[in-house]
Amino acid sequence: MVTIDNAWFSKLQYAKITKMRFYIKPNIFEDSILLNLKNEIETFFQAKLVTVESEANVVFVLDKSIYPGYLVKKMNQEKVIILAAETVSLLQGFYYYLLNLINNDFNDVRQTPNQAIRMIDHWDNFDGTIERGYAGRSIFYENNQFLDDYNRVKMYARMLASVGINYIALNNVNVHHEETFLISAKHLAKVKFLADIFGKFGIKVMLSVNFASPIRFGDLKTADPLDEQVQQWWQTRANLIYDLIPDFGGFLVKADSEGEPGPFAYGRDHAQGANMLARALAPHHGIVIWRTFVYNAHQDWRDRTTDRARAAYDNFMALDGKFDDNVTLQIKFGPIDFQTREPVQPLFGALEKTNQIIEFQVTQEYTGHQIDINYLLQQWYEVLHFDTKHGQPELLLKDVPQTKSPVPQNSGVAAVGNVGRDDNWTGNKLAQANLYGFGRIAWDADLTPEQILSEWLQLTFGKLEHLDVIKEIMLSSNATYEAYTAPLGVGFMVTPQNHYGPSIDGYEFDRWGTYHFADRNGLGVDRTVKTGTGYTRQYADANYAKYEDLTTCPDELLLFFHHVDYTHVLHDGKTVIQHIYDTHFEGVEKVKQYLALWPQLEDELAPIDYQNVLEHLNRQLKNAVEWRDQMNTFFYRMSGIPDNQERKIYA
Ligand code: GCW
Repeated sequence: MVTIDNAWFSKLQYAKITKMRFYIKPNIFEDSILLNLKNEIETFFQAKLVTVESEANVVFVLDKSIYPGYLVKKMNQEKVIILAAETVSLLQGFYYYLLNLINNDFNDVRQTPNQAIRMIDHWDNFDGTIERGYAGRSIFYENNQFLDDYNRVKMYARMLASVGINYIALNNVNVHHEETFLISAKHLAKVKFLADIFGKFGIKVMLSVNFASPIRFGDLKTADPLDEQVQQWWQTRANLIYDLIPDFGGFLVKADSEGEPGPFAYGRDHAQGANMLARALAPHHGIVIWRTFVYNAHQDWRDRTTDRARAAYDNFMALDGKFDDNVTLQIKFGPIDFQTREPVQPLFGALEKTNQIIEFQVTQEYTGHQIDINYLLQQWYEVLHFDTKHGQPELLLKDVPQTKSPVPQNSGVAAVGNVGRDDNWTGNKLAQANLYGFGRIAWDADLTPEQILSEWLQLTFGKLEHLDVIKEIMLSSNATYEAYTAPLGVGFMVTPQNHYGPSIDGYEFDRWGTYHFADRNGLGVDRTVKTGTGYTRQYADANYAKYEDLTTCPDELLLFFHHVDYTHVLHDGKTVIQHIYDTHFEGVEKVKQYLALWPQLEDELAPIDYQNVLEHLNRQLKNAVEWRDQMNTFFYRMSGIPDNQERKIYA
């Protein structure tokens, strides 16, 4: 029998809850979310729903003034009330209360989310594969059919709802042939099946659509957004969808990007393309989430003027203010592509009149494939607290969606999800923390990586004797991964296509256009105005000045912005070449340390979890060693400069 991991709903923890009594005030409108709340109490937690308020430990109250979010009020040792204006917030308040109960530090709290949209994007294909998926096949599809796995999807919906996720896109943004027809009558009944499950948990379902659908369906010869028949086609389509699924969220669109069709084919811009779809959805209150991941993927490495980092800003800044109210731009947090280290995308803070979503990647495409341990909260925390310098006294990235979007409720954060059909959802058990953590920072960006990790560990494993061991491993894991992979923000250097393991020149002469320009003297990409691609100028003045100047550019981003000699001295006094050697040797030592520490947890964890991480750590070590040796050898051969500690380099 397959037993699916309970993730942070580890049943062991719920003995307390089972003994509790819940009361729901009768004036609350009984929608599907409220029904589900009752069901969660009675069936999932096997606790009691009582009909007399005075008998209850937890009372749910509808209160129109508590919006958005909820208030959990402790009346006395025995009783709390959960107040909110909407049933979805009552449900979220319920989980919040339970999770905190487990963590034993519960107090009165008024919780309001930082972001209105808190979304997970699935890159699942209808055939069951997942683009950039590292935990088995899709939980939704197999062989161009829906799996109809009610139980698994419900468990997943509960996991997401418990951390406040409220939107989900069900299919890959690269919309292949069969997926194009997910919006056809043939498949919509099954989409509805999923939408109903997620809907009960307060999560709206969206679909990625193919911009050329009118053509692919065989109905029209064009997909020109200004063509009336095309507009009509999408309106009819929207009507059909909403007839079946009244709370459908809307469309997610990757257009004119990496081969996906879009408005450029008709000489139209992205605003014209997005607005056309938005107008079809508007009568139904649906939204269009339009991605800004648009760049020239047919570059010539000989051409030094094209810079992929510039692309989103170059394509979208001029369109600021041209998008309809129900369009939201989904913008990757960095200018390139979810690298371990890259600066924050300069569109943030610069866009003033356009709804925005910041996009992250929970799935570990460039960050270790869920083989290597990489607790990504470190990266996200740092990114979200970046000062764009577009505000007084500051404008941190985390505040951009709410403050710079004309319709704040159509703004927020999204992340590409990391689950698959593996029994433990994420391949590496510890990668569950990234999914949990994404939901938590989407709600409250000021929670620190340490706080979130403590919550997750407590919920997942309960009390641990060697808590410090697992914390030490996870909290240093992001820095460790960075240490043994590409240095100082240069990025990529990964195996082409699959993006795991080193391939220093893998993309150097490729059409996707990401380069390190290493030669015998040095490396890095010159993105300065003075001598490079001019990308630095896309930032607000203060950040432009900081990045443009070699002396003020932060070391960790040095090679993203500048081409320097191997002998260039970093702020800590080391040369670039010595930094490369040191970090690569140290990175491997760190992984060895993890392997040495892990056995301390053997008696405390379930054998399946213990073994799972151990096995992944062994693979991580191989990967780290390969990175170390290839990087050190490559740069030694290039520079001819030896390691000042004379460690082993395969010259
Ligand atoms: O980084 C790239 C990935 C692609 C992905 C693309 C995107 C879905 O390698 O697999 O395609 O990003 O974000 O659209």
